[in-house]
Amino acid sequence: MPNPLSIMKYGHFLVAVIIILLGCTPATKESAVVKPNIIVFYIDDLGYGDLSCYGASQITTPNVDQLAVNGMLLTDGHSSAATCTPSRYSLLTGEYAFRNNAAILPGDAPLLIDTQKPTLPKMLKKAGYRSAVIGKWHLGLGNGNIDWNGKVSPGPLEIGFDYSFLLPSTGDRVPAVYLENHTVLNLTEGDSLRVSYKSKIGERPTGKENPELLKYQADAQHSNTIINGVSRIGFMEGGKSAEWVDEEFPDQFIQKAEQFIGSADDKPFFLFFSFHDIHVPRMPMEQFQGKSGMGPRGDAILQMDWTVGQVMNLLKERGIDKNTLVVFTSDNGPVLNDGYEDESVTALGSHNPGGGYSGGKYSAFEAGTRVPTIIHWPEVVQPSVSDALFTQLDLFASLAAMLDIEMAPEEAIDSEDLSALILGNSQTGRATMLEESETLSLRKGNWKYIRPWLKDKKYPTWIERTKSIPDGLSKVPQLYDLSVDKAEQTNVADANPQLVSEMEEIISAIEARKKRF
Ligand code: NG6
Ligand code: CA
Repeated sequence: MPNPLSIMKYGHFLVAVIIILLGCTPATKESAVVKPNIIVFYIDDLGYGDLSCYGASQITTPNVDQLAVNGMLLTDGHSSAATCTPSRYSLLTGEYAFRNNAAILPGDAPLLIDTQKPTLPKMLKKAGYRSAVIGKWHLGLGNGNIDWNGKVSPGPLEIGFDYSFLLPSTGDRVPAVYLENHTVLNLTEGDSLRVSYKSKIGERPTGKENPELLKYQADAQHSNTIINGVSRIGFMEGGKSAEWVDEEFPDQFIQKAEQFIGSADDKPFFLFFSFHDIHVPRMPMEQFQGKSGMGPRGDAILQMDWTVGQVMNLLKERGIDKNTLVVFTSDNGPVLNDGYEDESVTALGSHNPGGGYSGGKYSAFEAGTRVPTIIHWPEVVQPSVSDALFTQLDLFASLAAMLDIEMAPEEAIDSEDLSALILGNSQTGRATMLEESETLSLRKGNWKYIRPWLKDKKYPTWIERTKSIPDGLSKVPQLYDLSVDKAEQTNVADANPQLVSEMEEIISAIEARKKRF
């Protein structure tokens, strides 16, 4: 009998499986559907050029390379935005983040995703999936006034996940505790935890007042409560019993992933494995410290790669690696010094985190959102390299199509069904795609248009706080031809006024799309 999985790639895989099953057992639609488990490895701040499978030569990432060699490596895959919160919002909702004014959130911000809104885990639930998010969240929690000592809600469980184990926001923001489902892990009675982003609370030392206690010198934003020798953004009082240890993140996340995967009954699962690596503060486990020769950022890349290998081993041990669809990608482009002086700049050598593209995290230039993107599903997704234009937004509609799940009109309105590309039935990606930063840019084929940045426009917060303007922003329209100008050096807007106005019109049309949820 032919292998059902190898037949799938040649056509609509549900139909293929039904045909095969009809030959042996009477198939109901339910039993006929082979539903892969789904894992999204979501790396934080990993750049296009940071992996050996994307051309890095100073660092080797064997575990991710394995995914690339046996899967589809995309050369033009994107996060929806050049920062974390907006990209995560888009991944989980299939909607551009500007529709909800999504921007980097403080650690006590309310939940950004409306609980009525369709989400990726809710959509997958319709096909019987159990979903978990493990790792960094940074999409807000609660309704605006969180009591960290009580039930912290709404959060992931209210938008479709069945299990969550979180760093509530980021590694560099308080509270520096894990949140398991609705509860701060290990918090003992009498060790009341309070958080403030406005002013100092409690007696704990801060980076500003006690710089001699710090492992890394930090900028003005990262100069508040010191946890584990590192000053964070925000003030935290109490909660000692629940405090995380940064060097333990990988083991904690892998252990929780093992529990979640192991507890899967007959249901397929969706695991959103959301890394803290390689975000600041970079504090890898001892076995990776100093190992890359590129400072803590390089060490964090090695740790990230190792973590991927550990989770893949969990799948192999259970014999489910072949029927698991793994998506490996990053939430935004690279950054070297993101608030802490940790030798990542001085030890960089000739390593090029942006892989030859300009800019990086925060930037409107290509390296802001063009990130490593690998799709691995043995025997279904052919080992290949694709130059098709693809964004993480498209996972929503593509998975729905592959699993034959009906979407409501206007559900995930910005998500395009690229299942044919993923299954090898087409070479075609998107025709157009927005890149979100402090302005909006548009890709159309190899053309890249960057909208003039106006001070009174959306998202001024990062610029206001840091008083610095990211790469790629300009008061004049910019147009680049990436086919000959990968690094966005020569602005050809003046020579192509018609194309500029056409691309501006496409952005306006995207902005005008009516959302229903
Ligand atoms: C910025 C922080 C940066 C990082 C980022 C979020 C300052 C000056 N910088 O505002 O350190 O925390 O937010 O990173 O505060 S992200 O990957 O989650 O978007
Ligand atoms: Ca990030």
